Amino acid sequence: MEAQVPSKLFTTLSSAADCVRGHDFIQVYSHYDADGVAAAAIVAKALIRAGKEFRVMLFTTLNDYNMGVIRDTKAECIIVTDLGASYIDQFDAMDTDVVVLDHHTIIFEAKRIHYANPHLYGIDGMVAGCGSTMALLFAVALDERNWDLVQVAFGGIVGDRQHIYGLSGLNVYLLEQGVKRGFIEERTGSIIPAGMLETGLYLMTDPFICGISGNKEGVAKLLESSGIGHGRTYESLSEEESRKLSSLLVLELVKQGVTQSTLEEAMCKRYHLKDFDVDATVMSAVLNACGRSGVGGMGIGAGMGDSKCFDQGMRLNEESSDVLVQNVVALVNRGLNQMKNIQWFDTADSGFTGMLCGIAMQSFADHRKPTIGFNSSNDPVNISSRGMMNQIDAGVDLAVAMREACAAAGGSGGGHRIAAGGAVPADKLQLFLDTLDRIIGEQLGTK
Ligand SMILES: [Mn+2]
Repeated sequence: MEAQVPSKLFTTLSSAADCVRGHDFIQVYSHYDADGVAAAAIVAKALIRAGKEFRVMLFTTLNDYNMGVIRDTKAECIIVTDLGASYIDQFDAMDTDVVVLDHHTIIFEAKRIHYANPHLYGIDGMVAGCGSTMALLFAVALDERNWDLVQVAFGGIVGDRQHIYGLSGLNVYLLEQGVKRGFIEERTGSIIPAGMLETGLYLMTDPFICGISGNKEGVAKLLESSGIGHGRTYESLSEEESRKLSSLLVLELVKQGVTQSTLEEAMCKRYHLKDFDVDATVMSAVLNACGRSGVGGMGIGAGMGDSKCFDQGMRLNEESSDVLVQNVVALVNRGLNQMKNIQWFDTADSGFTGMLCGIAMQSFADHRKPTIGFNSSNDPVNISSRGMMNQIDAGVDLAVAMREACAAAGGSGGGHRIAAGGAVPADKLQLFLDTLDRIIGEQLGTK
């Protein structure tokens, strides 16, 4: 049986579409990551097709300050995508027509505004429907002809990593319709990155492969030894070439000590976007690079189908991924500092600390201990931490450990069990590390 949209969601989206049809100008607000940019591009394209004027503004987060910006808008109709769940009561109190298309944890149910969120229909917004999923369903409610935008939605779904354990919930509906209508092709997963092999392998950080990622000679040697040579794309590989290359990559990763689950995640299904002729991971990387580099408008243009914006976004992604991969290489060479129950690194480039932390934990750090990253040249020092599922199963809870260790060092912290952050005064860093090491030890029951 085909997947379907819950009738309650369908009703909300239909009335949201009716509401938007009644306005000439719409102000759109969205999040600046891949999912948020994809959602904004979908809504923008749908509004253009409906003959509406609009403006888009992207936020790094929705907080009280940005709510003030929204409240000051002169627009009589606003659409908020990939944001808004924590401010539904305040949107309800505005005298503007409001449509919120979000997937974050529900705090309030809407009394007046048009609010669509997977959680409202018993669907898990963490994995089974994201901001761009909701934006696409809204666009389709506005006009069936917007189904082609499902390709952009997949950039968002992949950006929020809702595909790594297989699609579920509303995303299955999008895939079925996207495939049926000829916009998306589902392909088998591979450890080999999509697109140009030389670029993809060099920039690969998910996972990072020592001696290949960030290493041009390493990439050239690998391609030579697998008999593939220069200038080839993943898509052009024969089955045998693909098998040979992926075995070599997996071998390297196994030598590096990555876990089975990391390998499985890296080999999740692929989604080819026909009009763009790229994999959804590429779309996601382009949107993400534009949003995070402060040129969200270019990302929205790319998602709306402007090929110049898309090409520029590709270059931007390659540039920023290059800087990132070189930072990982430097970290691998420097090594992590080992304590009994945690491992840590100090980086001069604060912008990448969180990403480096995730890559290190996933790819080359000791997978039995949480990884901690910070830039000690700032005061207070911002700290990132990442764990793995096997650590969670063994009792690790980084949300609690970071909250307590930061507080003990005169700072504050918190987050999720598997990834948390915090900040402490620079002169209390050692106290923080010692406390965290002790707390993680207690959580693991090794004391
Ligand atoms: Mn999102």
